[in-house]
Amino acid sequence: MHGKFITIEGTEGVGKTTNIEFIQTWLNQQKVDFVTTREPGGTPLAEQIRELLLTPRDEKVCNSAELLLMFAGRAQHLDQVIVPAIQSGRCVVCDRFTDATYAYQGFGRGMDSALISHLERLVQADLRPDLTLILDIPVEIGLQRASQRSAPDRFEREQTEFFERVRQGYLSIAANEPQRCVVIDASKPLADVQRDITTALESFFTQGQG
Ligand code: T5A
Repeated sequence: MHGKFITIEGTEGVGKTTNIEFIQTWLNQQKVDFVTTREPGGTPLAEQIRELLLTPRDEKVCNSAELLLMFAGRAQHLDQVIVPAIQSGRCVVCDRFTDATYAYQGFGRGMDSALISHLERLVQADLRPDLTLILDIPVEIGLQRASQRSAPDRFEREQTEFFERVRQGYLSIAANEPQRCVVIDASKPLADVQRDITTALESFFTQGQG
């Protein structure tokens, strides 16, 4: 029996952390056995890679180094956490996954999606999320929310245009894969966002039983 693989995506400050807590509560109520994790990160080694990626630094990080670090962390995370959990029948809820690479490194940095796809096959083989919730919000609102929470990390220091491209990237992924992706309007009050998330989860788990 394979567990379900659910990913939560979106631009900065869109409310992933807040809503993953809500999803955890919902899954507990449904008595679903699950593990929550995040990218970049999710294992001690991958968390060190996260630190490397997010720490602001004077040295310019070249696009290829950034991309390869994302997939290095992902390979370790898959090997140590995601694949074992799914194979044991547990549901995995992951804060960001490879859609973030297509959105940030692909649409944001302008890296070739064929190259990302090649690395995706190398690292994941045919493993893909079963459900992806894309929390969507105007970039300025997300950056404002994120800035109230903590000092900007290396990505949050990017220009607004970068995040506009990332946002359009996510919407393009959702348009191409409507069976897997659900876009949630995260600019609404939190209660409304969480109602929409509940609807998406109920639909997903109901279909899974059918
Ligand atoms: N990255 C990652 C890549 O470039 N490529 C990759 O392949 C991967 C995996 C990771 C960075 O790495 C990049 C993308 C990122 O830049 P991160 O920590 O995952 O960083 O990303 P962040 O977007 O920075 O995540 P945060 O945890 O900082 O933000 P969240 O979780 O989206 O937002 P959250 O829940 O902390 O909410 C922010 C604030 O808004 C409020 C919350 O209370 C909080 O104060 N809020 C709302 N307020 C009003 N109405 C609502 N509906 C609200 N929802 C939340």
